[in-house]
Amino acid sequence: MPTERVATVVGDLVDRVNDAIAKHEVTYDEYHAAMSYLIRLGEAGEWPLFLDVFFEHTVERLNQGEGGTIEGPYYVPGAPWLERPYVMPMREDEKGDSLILSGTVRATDGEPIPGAVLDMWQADADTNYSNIQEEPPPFNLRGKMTTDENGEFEVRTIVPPYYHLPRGGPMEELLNAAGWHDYRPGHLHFIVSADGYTPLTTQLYFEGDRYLDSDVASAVKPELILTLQKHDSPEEMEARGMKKPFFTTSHEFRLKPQTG
Ligand code: MBD
Ligand code: FE
Repeated sequence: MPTERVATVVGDLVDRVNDAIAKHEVTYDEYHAAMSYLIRLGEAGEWPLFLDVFFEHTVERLNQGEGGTIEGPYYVPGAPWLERPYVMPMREDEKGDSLILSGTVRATDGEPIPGAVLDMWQADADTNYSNIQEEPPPFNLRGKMTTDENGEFEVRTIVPPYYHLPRGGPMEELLNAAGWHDYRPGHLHFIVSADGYTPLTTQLYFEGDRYLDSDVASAVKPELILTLQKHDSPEEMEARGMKKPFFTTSHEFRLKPQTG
């Protein structure tokens, strides 16, 4: 990065931290507690969690804007390519309500994009991410799929219930110390990409979730909230080959043509 840019941004950051220290008359005890905290945060490997929860939303709004939101700390490359009909990799007894998500990937001008790639990941019903937490098998609820010739896709998964950040480490300690909750609304993560377009990183949420208005990661946007339709009649279940009631919903992703 150019020296001047580093000096400008880091200089402003240092000034602002010093302003806060002065404004709140921070004591030596507090200064040393903060130092020890930041060291422990690093030792626990929670810097990505801390930064994505508190700051990524601002970077995202500046660089991506409408239709996108933050990636968060738990994307893992190398998810398996799924085959039609798409079903997210899951355990035989995977907890949670079945969800059929359908949708279209379009260019900003409305043209559908065939062959667009959706790289999708989510937590399980107990808020565990595969390849991050111990419990789920590798790449559980992580998968890649493409849109068909009409730019459309459909995938079966589970509705992720509202979510809390991993507990037992420095991040939880800080939120507790400040009296803040550690919840996010339930969400599905995506990176959507296609040749000639800027990749879109986003998440989808669900109407009625109790944490839509107080996401600890400040990453909810109104255009990302889905409405679930419940299907519980024997006819609907039969038609879809589902043994239990299930939900459906849909979403349109919009990709910006790459410039230059
Ligand atoms: C998550 O699952 C997440 O999506 C974000 C943004 C932060 C922490 C955990
Ligand atoms: Fe997440």
